[in-house]
Amino acid sequence: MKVKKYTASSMPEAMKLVRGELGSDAVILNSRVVQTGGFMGFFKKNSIEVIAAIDPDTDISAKPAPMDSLPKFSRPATMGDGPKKDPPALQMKPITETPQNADKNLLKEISQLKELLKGSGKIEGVTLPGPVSMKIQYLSDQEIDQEIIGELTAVLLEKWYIGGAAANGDEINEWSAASIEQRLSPLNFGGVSFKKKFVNVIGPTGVGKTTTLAKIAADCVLKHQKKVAFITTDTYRIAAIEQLKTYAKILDVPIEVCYNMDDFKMATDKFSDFDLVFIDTAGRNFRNQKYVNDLKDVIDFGKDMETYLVLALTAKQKDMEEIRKQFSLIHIDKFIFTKLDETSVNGAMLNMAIKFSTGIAYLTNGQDVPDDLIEANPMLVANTILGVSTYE
Ligand SMILES: Nc1nc2c(ncn2[C@@H]2O[C@H](COP(=O)(O)OP(=O)(O)OP(=O)(O)O)[C@@H](O)[C@H]2O)c(=O)[nH]1
Ligand SMILES: [Mg+2]
Repeated sequence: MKVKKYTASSMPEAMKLVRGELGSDAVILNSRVVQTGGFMGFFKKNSIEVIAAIDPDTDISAKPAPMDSLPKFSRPATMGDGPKKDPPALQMKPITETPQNADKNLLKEISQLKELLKGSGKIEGVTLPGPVSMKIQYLSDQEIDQEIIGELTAVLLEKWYIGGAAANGDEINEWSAASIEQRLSPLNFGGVSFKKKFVNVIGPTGVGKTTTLAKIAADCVLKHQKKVAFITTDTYRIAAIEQLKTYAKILDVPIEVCYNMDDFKMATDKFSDFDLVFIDTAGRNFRNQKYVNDLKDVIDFGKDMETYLVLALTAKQKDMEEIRKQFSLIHIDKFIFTKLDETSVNGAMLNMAIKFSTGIAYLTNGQDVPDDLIEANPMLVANTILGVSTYE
């Protein structure tokens, strides 16, 4: 769909411009009165601004390129698989009402559109403006949940049709980032708060709990000069104890191994004058509630503790959801998402944060301790999903 904005002194004049360039099949998407000209705020005159569109098939001015020669996302995309028909809410009937009413009508149609988009994330047969369609396709490829896609589509369309019809890809990216950031900002983001003494990582096998704990501890020792100690409750694998002991040695901090709650009590007493105590746990199949209960046999979650659930972005979202649900008995403060470097599809972190109203503490993007650790914030997460990350 080709969309263009015209400004003229009157509606008939504007229609002449539209027809002259786009032909008689052009559709008026919006018209409104705008003030142009003037000097220091005086002598402004009213003009009519019209946003008109033409379907490429009927575009008289442009020779259409064969569809297969177009890049995948620059094709005029339709949302949904239904038969192509005139978009219900967007391709509005040519406006016969006064321009003053047009703004009101547009806002009404946008709010109806938002309602339609809520829930399903798509409207059968609606043709989105090309640049918006490309962005929505990209976000869908990031495997963002349909409901969130619906909300984002409504926001982008609203911005597009209220004065942004000439926006380029960068601007649409900025709108998307701002919208994702706004959606995430009520949640609790950011790394170790230094308000709680115990920091505990839990999560499935091999997601990077021990490595990430070492990265966070190193950050607290080296950057924040904190007095740090380790506790490991991962007595399931011999190598696990050695792994954390190696990091403890490098950082020159003490470590205690706890097999049961008595050991845990002794260890916490021993570390009573430390600033921070980092607790490592065994990776288990936490889709099974039994393993969640086992954690409570060794760790006193009633302590002054922040608990991070560590999930790898390479995992399936459905499994992540199941795991998160099993932790109803243990308070999860924030997520840590690891292995960012092993995938280019990152929508799951947005989906998980929103679905469980749980913020994100850190992202990790590699195996290097202590470097591959990124403290999370809503804008960073938005930019990561949009592929405009500010780290690396
Ligand atoms: N590519 C990549 N690898 C990572 C990242 N974080 C950790 N790893 C690697 O993942 C593997 C498992 O890391 P661990 O820290 O032992 O994982 P864990 O969750 O403690 O494992 P268990 O204790 O056995 O459950 C190691 O090879 C790490 O180097 C990351 O962000 N990116
Ligand atoms: Mg481990």
